[in-house]
Amino acid sequence: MEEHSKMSEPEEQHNDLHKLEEQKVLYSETNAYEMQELLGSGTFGQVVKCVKKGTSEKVAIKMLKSRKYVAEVAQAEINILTQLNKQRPDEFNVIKAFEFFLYNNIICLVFEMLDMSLFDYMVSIGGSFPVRMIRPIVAQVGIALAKLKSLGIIHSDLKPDNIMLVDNITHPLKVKVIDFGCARHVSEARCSSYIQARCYRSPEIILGYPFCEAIDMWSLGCIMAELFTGCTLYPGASEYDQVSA
Ligand code: PIT
Repeated sequence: MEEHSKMSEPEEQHNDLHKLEEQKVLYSETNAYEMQELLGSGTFGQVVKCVKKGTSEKVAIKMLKSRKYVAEVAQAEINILTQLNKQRPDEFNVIKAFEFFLYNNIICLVFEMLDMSLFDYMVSIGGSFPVRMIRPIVAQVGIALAKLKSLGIIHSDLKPDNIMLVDNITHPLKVKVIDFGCARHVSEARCSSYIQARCYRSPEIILGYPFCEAIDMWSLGCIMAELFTGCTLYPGASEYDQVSA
């Protein structure tokens, strides 16, 4: 991870993600990953399905363009993922990270391959979940939040897109929490209305009050209601709307 200290040099900012896509293979110090298909993309970068060369092992690699700001944010995410992965992430329902590396000025975060998000699953079934599914799912996210609390970590972006089914065939109903891109230690938490997606944003964030890891539990409550009804609990179109709902 020492590499990350030098990745924000301006002269190194020449390679964009689309150029990387042409390369087809990503090399870390110890592994080669063949890129297969795009799983998702956002302002942060892209998540690509890859296969570890010489094996049939599938992984999901999150790729971020190395710019100074991005590198700082990525380093914060990597620090939290490293801390979580020193424990046994499988046992507390958090995604496993295998390695982090810099390749052609792209920051690569290698994760275990998961199936589909609760958001995508809800879309695929066209509405709500039966209670017999909601109970184990919420219990598992509760285990993840208890672990995060014990480590003093706030996820700050819990939503149905960031809870993923592991594998419906081999691990029915097993879920894991993903995306620690907004996660912070409680001690570093600053009042900022930019954390949490609006519909899952807690009152203390909306009102600018001091906050702690309990904001994630608010989000989980909103998610639980949404799984039950198939509708967003507080679909506010603005922060004002969100608190007056
Ligand atoms: C997928 C499929 C998959 C894993 C992911 C996404 C993981 C995303 C992720 C993003 C993060 C993070 C941890 C995991 O900290 O198997 O579509 O920013």
